[in-house]
Amino acid sequence: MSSSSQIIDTTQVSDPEDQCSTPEHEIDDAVVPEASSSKPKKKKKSKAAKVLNAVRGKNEIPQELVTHVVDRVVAEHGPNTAATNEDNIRQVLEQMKIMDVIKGKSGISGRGKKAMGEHKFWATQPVPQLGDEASPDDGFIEPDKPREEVRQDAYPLPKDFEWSILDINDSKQIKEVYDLLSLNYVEDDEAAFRFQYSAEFLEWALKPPGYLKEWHLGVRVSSNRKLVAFISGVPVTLRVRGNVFRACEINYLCVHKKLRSKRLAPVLIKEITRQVNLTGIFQAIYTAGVVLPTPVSTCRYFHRSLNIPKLVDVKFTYVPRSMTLARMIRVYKTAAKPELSGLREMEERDVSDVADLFTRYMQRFSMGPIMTLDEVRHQFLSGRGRMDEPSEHYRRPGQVVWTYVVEDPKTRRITDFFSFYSLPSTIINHPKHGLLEAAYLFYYASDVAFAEDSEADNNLKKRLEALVGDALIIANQAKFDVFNALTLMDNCSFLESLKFGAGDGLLNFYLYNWRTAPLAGVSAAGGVEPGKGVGVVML
Ligand code: MYA
Repeated sequence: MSSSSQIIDTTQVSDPEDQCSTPEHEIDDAVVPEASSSKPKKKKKSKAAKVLNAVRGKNEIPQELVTHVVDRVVAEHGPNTAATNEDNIRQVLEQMKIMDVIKGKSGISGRGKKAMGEHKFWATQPVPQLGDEASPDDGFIEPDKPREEVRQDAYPLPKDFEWSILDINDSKQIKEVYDLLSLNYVEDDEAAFRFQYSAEFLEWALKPPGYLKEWHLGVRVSSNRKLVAFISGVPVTLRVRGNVFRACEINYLCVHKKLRSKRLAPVLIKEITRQVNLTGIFQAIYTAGVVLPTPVSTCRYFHRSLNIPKLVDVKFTYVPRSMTLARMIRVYKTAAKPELSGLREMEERDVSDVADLFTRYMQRFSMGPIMTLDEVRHQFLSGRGRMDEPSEHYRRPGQVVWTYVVEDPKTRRITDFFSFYSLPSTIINHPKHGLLEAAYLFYYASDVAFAEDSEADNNLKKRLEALVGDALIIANQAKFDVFNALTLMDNCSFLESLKFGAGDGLLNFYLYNWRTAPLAGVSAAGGVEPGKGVGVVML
């Protein structure tokens, strides 16, 4: 999820054109037994370097530094350039920090910042190590093994703990995973918000076609059977540049707060790797806020505020000095109903058209999933909630995913679709609000992309603005407080015009046992524009 790094390296010059950005801004009481724990170059410092040195260790880009850079730009290029805008400067400086993270120089908020030798576990895994030269050729790091050469018995756990394969078809066991995650899963740096995946969401995310129950792996306290750790995988077919392979999508790694820093996570990762290897799969994809060896891409979270009074109340956002609350509410107001003609909710009869459109559209990105019809049905339809129960405006009971298509009234063809999912966060210790209702942009596609010159003519950008603009309207009607998106796919083309603001959270993408050059995320890479390297949306 979150935050900002601490060291700014002035020797790295990054081109603002190459970056996707817009200006703006209890542990429960059950008894848990203790598990046994098993450079900067020397040179004469410029004034800027001195200012930078003075502010090392601070999270924010300080005003002093911004003013200094503005003064230098004005001195060299005159006062009337976009580059003298303080917001722009602040952003470029932020982006320079991100570049450092990708290059392994610094960690996010210092948390991931470790010298290579310090990654005791990750140094033993088939992943590119921080600082390795990027290999020109794509491919595995370790070859596949025949089943009989894969370790046959489970990795040992500390005394008092045991492995448990979770049965996600059993509502009691989903509830156990829900309880573990809702109290112990990912929080922001200030511990103000914590992801709260609903039980319906987990059921949807953990049971795509072909899922294996052995990939839903828990650790329990032997004496009382309490679930204290979890990791999961689901199967996916992944295309990375020109290669297509079966892989595992790893998610929901969680260790109870009372059992942290005892090296339980590496055991969970090794055991799920063993389970996945036993099925003949040797590659995986995963994301994390922390910097590990080695991100294949890094994306930034952007947020589109919807419910301004609540977001201000819970300090998710603030009223800028130049604005009043009333004006801010007006600025972020969305229309009462969607505006695109032919827009309607996706239905079963659309599955094959949506699958076709999705497959063609996803070729735009260097990396993306390949979905069968069953997978498309699962991802876009199966999470739409209980159809037989009375529902609120634009939201059914148990709904976790919203998918809309545009049907051409003449040809009846599906020309576009978009989807978003619901992932609320617990607002920790707030007297008035307990839950932040967040919608996240999921997959979308438009056949405008297939027309010649659609990008040069800005037609695709305009179409995506209209599509995601309607997604914002629907999300607002469905009572979401905020709509989030990452700097991936084509998102960079519409984030600014649709009034998304840059967040302080970064999400790193990783591939296990697969080498490929960096993919364009928040920054361009290898001649590919920002965003367009990554076509995978992880739940
Ligand atoms: S990302 C979400 C992760 N979950 C959370 O952030 C929830 C809150 N935090 C926790 O529950 C714990 O802090 C966790 C670590 C469980 C994260 N991914 O046991 P430890 C390394 C990978 O003493 P704890 C998601 O779900 C760390 O660098 N490694 O630490 C995707 C160190 O190794 P090294 C991580 O804090 C998960 C070691 O663990 C992460 O008690 C993808 C320390 O272990 C992390 N997010 O527990 C998993 N955080 O010494 C990889 C820390 O080397 C999948 N570490 O630096 C790989 C593919 C596997 C399948 C392959 C199939 C072919």
